[in-house]
Amino acid sequence: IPTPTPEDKFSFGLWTVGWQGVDPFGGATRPHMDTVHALEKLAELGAYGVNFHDDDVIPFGSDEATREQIIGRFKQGLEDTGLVVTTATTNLFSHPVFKAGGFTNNDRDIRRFALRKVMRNIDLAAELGAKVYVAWGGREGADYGASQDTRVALDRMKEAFDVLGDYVTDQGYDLRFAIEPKPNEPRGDILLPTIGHALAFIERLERPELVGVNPEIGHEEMAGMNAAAGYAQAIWAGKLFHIDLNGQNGPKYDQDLRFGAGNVRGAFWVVDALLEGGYDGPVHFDYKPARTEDEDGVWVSAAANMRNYLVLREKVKAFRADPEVQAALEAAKVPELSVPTVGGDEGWRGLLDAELADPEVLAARGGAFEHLDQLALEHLYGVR
Ligand code: GLT
Ligand code: MN
Ligand code: MN
Ligand code: MN
Repeated sequence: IPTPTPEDKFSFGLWTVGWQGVDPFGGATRPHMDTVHALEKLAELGAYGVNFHDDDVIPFGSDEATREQIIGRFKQGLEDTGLVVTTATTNLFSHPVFKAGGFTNNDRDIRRFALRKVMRNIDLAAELGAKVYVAWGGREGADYGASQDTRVALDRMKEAFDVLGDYVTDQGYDLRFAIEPKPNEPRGDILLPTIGHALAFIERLERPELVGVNPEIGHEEMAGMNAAAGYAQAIWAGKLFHIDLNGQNGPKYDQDLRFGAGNVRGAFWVVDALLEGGYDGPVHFDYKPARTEDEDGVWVSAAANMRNYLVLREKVKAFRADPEVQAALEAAKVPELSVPTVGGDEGWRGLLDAELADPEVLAARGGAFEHLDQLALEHLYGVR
């Protein structure tokens, strides 16, 4: 297994390794982590880039002078480590002001505050060279049916992205947005709960070309979705602007396990979907080192994300290169799906006139999927 290098484009959210282990039942189990220390350790482990919320770097409510001083030190850290800022985002969920959402809060004053907070951090993101601006609307949504009108909330959500689209365009920033879907947690029901909801929403925006998705494996699996299929559809739609890789064990609370832990088989197919689909953006991890761990455990888990990706990348490549797999794909008629159903000059008229095969004969043909899938499993199990 190769060791991680910047060419692999691995990146981490600063909030991941910096997570202090606070959960709904207990307080912090680890001390605050200095951001520059995080940069140094991540660079040492072979990472390429970082991603941050405004508040990860600059504490909420900092005055101008403090802000400038913190940014200066952070920039120096980037320069010293060679890490790239791939992406940035806004924290619109921690402060109590956002308890009922930011962009879609019923309270207009809060919506205006939220939008300004985003615009301000977009300036910093652009200055630091980020190419994608992530938007996870964790507090957008509701816990009760009557507390928010979903259709009107979507109007306000659209308004927010339209205003932000104007903002980056007018400022001349080379920045696109990536919406991160999640079905629930912290709200009972979050707006734009899955990749599909987000893709449909984007097409209603004034500048749809500026907006794509940032799917997180765990969030799709919380909704019972097949994450690989979701990534593939986002690629098909030209909308996979960024990825959040991690691990999850089925529909339960958001586990944010290190990538490759959790649903291993699902992770294999996610890597396959990314490689086959030609995704070439940052390979970003959004996970939480278990709250049982001390700082050593944090770095063990950070390195493990990258190692597991490289392990699965090798396995996926070996699977695709295996002649027996290629024969099994052929036997399962996978390549035949690329042939259009109706011939170029045939049209529906030709189809009406064509002589079709006997359905009983067609029904008797086996799919040959079991053998193909077993080959994939054996590659994953490491016996091929
Ligand atoms: C938050 C959330 C993540 C999002 C981040 C971006 S922060 O921890 O759980 O899934 O990607 O705001
Ligand atoms: Mn998550
Ligand atoms: Mn998360
Ligand atoms: Mn995420």
